[in-house]
Amino acid sequence: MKTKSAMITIAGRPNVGKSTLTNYLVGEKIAIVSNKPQTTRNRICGIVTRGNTQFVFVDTPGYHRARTRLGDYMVNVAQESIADVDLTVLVVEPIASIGPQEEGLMEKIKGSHCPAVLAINKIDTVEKDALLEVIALYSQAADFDAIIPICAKTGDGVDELLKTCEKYAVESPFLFPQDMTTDQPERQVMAEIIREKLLWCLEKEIPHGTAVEITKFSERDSGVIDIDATIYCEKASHKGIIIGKQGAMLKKISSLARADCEKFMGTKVYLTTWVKVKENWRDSDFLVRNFGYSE
Ligand SMILES: Nc1nc2c(ncn2[C@@H]2O[C@H](COP(=O)(O)OP(=O)(O)OP(=O)(O)O)[C@@H](O)[C@H]2O)c(=O)[nH]1
Ligand SMILES: [Mg+2]
Repeated sequence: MKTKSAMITIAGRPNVGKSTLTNYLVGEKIAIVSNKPQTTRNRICGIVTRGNTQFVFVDTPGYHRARTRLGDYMVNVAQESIADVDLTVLVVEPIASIGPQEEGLMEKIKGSHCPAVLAINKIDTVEKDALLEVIALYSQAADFDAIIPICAKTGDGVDELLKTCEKYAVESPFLFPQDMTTDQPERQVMAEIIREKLLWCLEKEIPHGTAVEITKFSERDSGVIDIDATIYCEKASHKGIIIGKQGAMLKKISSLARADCEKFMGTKVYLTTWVKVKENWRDSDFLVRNFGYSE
């Protein structure tokens, strides 16, 4: 059988729904999602194998103006993911104004000489006329091969997007085993799930200043998985908030995380969490790398 593959980067400013789209395409939750910007920190591959075609969708951190070392890393990852791919899907909000983030990304796409399509997401939040205005604006602004309105939450338009992506597949062996859905090791998925719950449960800068390290990941003969995780935060006061009154907040975060870990692993999980402080780690080259944010 002749096989084809397509490497497709999903780019866009923070919070436009790149990870929601990646999950919908893959049909499994492999990337964490939150209503707070700058949720994704790494490049994450979502793999979809359909017949003789394999799509590798590269979910990227939102493109923004970095204010920390970690931010520098994230923006770098976002930029570099645009080069050397078969297609970039630029995801935008259905808003009839083009921001500096979109300008910057369109510039990068142009410089990469790779084809691009525009996905206007969250069409469930706008009227048809407003959407037409957005389409008109972007068709003037750059040379997209296609402009596809979608709703990543419900999957509206996503089939059409996938059909469009298929046109960019090139003859090649599959890049990943057919049953694989992500390139992330299980440990990393577990750490990300915990980080997602921190983003869900905590306010302001606190969740953005957290990192999660899995210190134990082992399977018993019975199939039960034991996971120990350390949550790092930036300040002693943050630690108190993460733990909460009589440990209530940490309990809530852990129990939400455990449920998702079990879903992903398909087995019972015992999760134990600790909280530690690493002062301003996001500004330390060494600590940022130490937490796995390095190429
Ligand atoms: N109404 C609506 N909300 C959506 C849609 N797609 C995503 N969202 C919401 O938008 C928010 C951000 O979604 P994410 O998928 O985390 O966005 P992202 O682009 O990956 O964000 P970063 O990782 O921070 O760059 C979440 O609250 C999603 O539920 C959509 O089609 N419609
Ligand atoms: Mg994301």
